[in-house]
Amino acid sequence: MIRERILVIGASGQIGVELTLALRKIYGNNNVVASDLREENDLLKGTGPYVSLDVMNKEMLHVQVIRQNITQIYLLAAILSATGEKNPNLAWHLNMQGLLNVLDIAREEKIYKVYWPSSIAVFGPTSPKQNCPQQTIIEPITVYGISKYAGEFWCNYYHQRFHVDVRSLRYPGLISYKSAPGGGTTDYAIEIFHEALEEKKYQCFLNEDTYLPMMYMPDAIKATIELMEAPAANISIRTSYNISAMSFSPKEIAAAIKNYIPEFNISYEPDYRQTIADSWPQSIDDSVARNDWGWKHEYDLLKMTKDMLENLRNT
Ligand code: NAD
Ligand code: AKB
Repeated sequence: MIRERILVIGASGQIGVELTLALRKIYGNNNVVASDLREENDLLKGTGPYVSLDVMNKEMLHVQVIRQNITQIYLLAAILSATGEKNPNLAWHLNMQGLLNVLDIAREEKIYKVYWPSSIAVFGPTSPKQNCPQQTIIEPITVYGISKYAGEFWCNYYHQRFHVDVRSLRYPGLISYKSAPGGGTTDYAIEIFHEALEEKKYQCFLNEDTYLPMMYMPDAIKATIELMEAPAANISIRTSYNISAMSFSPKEIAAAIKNYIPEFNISYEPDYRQTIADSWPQSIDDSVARNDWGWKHEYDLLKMTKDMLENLRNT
């Protein structure tokens, strides 16, 4: 049996912290090397190896992969939708070149598996709004969405042409309490919990009826690990899998929070992120993931809300 050595790039981010901790539980603390451009997240400190790494520096990345005997890479470094619109060139550059650097090194060093997340942001205003299928019209309007869609086809290309076993999920908006979100359009669904607990009010940057696909972080971590552990023969999609768990609007999440904090009030002041949200589907059809590798979500809006509030109250 091969002894896995895993490199997580972007490990100090919203997903990276929780994914690194989950991988360390499975593969052993010392076999999961966390890396990021910024400093090590407090929650990772003392739990395993950490290296400072810029994914744009291909030589340094290559050196680390060899030095650490890496067999799998999880690439999480990216600029998300809202931040990407403020600096489109930088977002394109990081999101594309970072991926190409990893895919090239994976090919050269015969890395056993690569994980790279895509997003519901690949979809655009011409995609179906309800139960958006795996294969459909895809015309993204954000630089983030364009980079994710191009990235999906680079993954497919490296798989077809060079047999790199790269796997991907189109995450919806992810909700979590352990580490802060990194500049997305769906970040309101995290901010709202913090403000509800601290201020009992929240001014939302999306309007009340903006439905978006969302997922609680434990489900996202479970999906990622299940996809990566599935037999290669079960993976029919080498661009990126649709996955989904729940869809709700700001009005609905506010109502769910009010069950626990009756005095909570929400107001609405939509900004540039409204256009981004309006371009995305309201719900996603993930039947291909469910059929191929048995994906099943656990958390809906009510279960997630209860868990978020309990955990934030205890931190
Ligand atoms: P994040 O912004 O919280 O974390 C990204 C991390 O990458 C940060 O810690 C950042 O310091 C690091 N990073 C940035 N530039 C780097 C570089 N040059 N070299 C090394 N590290 C660098 O993002 P996240 O929410 O954890 O997202 C991770 C991945 O998942 C991204 O590809 C994102 O597009 C995707 N995704 C996230 C969501 C979500 O809701 N969080 C939804 C869909 C897809
Ligand atoms: C964002 O809002 O940019 C992310 C995503 C859905 O990719 N959360």
